[in-house]
Amino acid sequence: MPQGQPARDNGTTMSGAASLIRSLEAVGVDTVFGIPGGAILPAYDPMFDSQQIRHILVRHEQGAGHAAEGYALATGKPGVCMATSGPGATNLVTPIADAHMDSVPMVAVTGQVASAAIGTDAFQEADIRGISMPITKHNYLVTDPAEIPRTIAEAFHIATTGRPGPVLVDVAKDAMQAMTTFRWPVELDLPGYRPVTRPHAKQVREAARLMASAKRPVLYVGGGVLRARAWAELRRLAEVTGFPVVTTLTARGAFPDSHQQHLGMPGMHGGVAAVTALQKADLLIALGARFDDRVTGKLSSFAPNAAVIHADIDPAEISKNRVADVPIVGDCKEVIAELIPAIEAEFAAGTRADLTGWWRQLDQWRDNFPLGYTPAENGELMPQYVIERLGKLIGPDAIYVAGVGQHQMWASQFISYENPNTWLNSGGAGTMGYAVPAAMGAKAGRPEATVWAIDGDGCFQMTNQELATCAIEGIPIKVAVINNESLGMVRQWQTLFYEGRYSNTDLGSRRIPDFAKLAEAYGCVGLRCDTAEEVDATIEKAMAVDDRPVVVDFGVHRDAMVWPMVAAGTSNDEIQIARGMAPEWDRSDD
Ligand SMILES: Cc1ncc(C[n+]2csc(CCOP(=O)(O)OP(=O)(O)O)c2C)c(N)n1
Ligand SMILES: [Mg+2]
Repeated sequence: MPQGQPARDNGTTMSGAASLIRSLEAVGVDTVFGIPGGAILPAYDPMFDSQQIRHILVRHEQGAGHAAEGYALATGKPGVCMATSGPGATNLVTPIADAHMDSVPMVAVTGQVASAAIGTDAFQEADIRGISMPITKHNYLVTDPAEIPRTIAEAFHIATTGRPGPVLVDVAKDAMQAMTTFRWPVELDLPGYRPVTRPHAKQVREAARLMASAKRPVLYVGGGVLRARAWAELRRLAEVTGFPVVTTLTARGAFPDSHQQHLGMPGMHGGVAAVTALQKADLLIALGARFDDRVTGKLSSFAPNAAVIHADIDPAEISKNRVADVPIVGDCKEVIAELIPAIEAEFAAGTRADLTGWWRQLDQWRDNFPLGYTPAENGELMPQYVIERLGKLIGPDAIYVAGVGQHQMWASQFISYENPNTWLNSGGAGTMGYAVPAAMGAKAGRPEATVWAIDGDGCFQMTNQELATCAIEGIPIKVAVINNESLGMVRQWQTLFYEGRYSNTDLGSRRIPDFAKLAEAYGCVGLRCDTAEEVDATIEKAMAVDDRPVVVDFGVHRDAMVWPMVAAGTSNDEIQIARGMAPEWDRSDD
C-alpha cells in the first residue's frame, strides 16, 4: 500500500541523511527526542533545518526513549527517539524493552558505524540490531541509502498497527553520507505482516452466547483496550450487559473509576472486590489483557471455575498463560463493537442470566473491603494521604505518570482515573526512572495538559537529569517525589519475607541529595512538605507555577506498606488486607 501523498522534494537528489529527515517528515513526525554523536551526526545536520520536526536534546538516551513512550501514550501518535551508535544505542535498550512489554508504538533511529567497519569492533560499534532483536517488534539495519524512505515507512507502519510496539532502524553512517534520490510515497510490501483486526463472526456469536447465560461474569480489561482506543465501546458493552469491570495496571482510565460497575484494579496490589470477583467468576471476558502473573497470582489457582473468552489482536497472547474457551483474534475496538449487537440479540431472544445475586456479593466485598491505610503512630506524613490529595486537588483531566515501586501502586489505587490515557506507567517491565522522562514526553506532546510525575526517591535519582531538558526546552512538568528515604517496595518485601533485614534499601534521601535544592539547580521550582497540614497549600503552590518545572519533595513515613497484597507465587485466594490479615468473609461469600 502506498504511504501518503507525494512528499516535498520527491524525486530530488539529496544525501541519505536528508532523505531520512524527509521521510520522518513525510510520516508526520513533529517531535524527536535524542542526543547526537559521530555515527548519527549526518542526520542531525538536515534536522537542524527542518521546519516540521522539533528535536528535544535530552541528557541521557534512556530519557529520550521514555520521553518517546510518554509522548506516544499521551498523544496516540508514535514516539520517536534518536541516538548514536554503540553506547548511545545501548542506552536505549531499557526504554525499548519497556515499550515492548507495554505495547507502546515507538520508532528508535540509531546511527551505525560505516558499513565497511561493521563487524570490526570499530569505535562505538555495537550490534544494536542483534541486541534489540528480542525486545523490538521489528528492527532494521540500513546500509543502502535508497532503502531509507521505505524502511522508515515500514517502521512506522509496523510500530503503529496490529499490536503496537517499538521498531528500531539502525542506519550506517555511509548510507547517510551517500547521495540518493528521495522517493515518496513508497509501496509497502509486507507479505508476512497482516494483522487481523476484524474478529471472526462465529467466535463473536459464541462469546455472546456464553455472556448471556453467565451468572458471575467479569469484564477483565487490559491495556489493549487503550491502545485500540476502544473506551467508548467498552463503556457501552459494560452498560448493555450490566457486567462488572476490572481494569489492570496498564488499563487504568479505560473505564471511569467513578462508574458504578467498576470494581477497580485486580492483581498483586488490587482491591479485594476486583481480585475476588475474578477468582469467583464463572466467565472472564478478557479484552486486550494478557493474564500477566501480577494479575493471576499462582496461575493454576487463578479463576478456577471460569470459562474464558479472550480477545486480543496478537494471536500469540491467546491461550499463552490460560487456555481460552473462546479465542477471538481482532482489534478490541472492532471486537467490542461486534460483541454489543451480538449480545443484544441474545438478550432479545430471551437469554439473560439474572445478575442480582452476583452484584449483591460484589457490593458486599466492595463495602466490606474498601481501600484504606492506617496512619503512622508517630504522626508522620502518610504517602497515601499525599497521593490522595494530589488526585483530589489536581483532578481527573491531568496526566499522571508514575515511577516504579510503592508510590506507583498508591498512585494507581488512590487517584481516580476518569479519562483514558491519563495514567502512564511502566507496567510490564517495571522500569525505575520512567516517570520524569515519560512525563516530559507527555507534556511535549500535549503542552496544554497538566502533567504530574509521581515518583519515588529511588526512581527519581535514576533520571532526574531530564529536569534540565524540561527547564531549558520549556516543558513545565510537575514532580511529586514521595520520599520515604528508601527503595520502599523492596523494603516492604524485606519486612514481610526477610524478617526486617533491610539489606541495601536505605537511600538516606531525606539528607542527600536535597531534592528541593537539586530542583533549583536545574532551573525548576523546588518545594518541600513534611506535614499533613501543609500538603494542600504546597500542591496549590506547585499548581500556580506554569513557566517552569516544579519538584515537590514530600517527606513521608518510611514504613507505610502497600495493601492489599497477594504475595508473589501464591494464590489470589490468599489475598491479605494488612499484615497477616486475610479478609473475613461473610458466610454468604462461601
Ligand atoms: C531499573 C530498576 N532497578 C531495580 C528495580 C527493583 N525495584 C523495584 S521497586 C524498587 C524501589 C523503588 O524505590 P523508590 O523509587 O524510592 O519507590 P518506593 O517503592 O520507595 O515508593 C526497586 C529497587 C526496578 N524495578 N527497576
Ligand atoms: Mg522510596
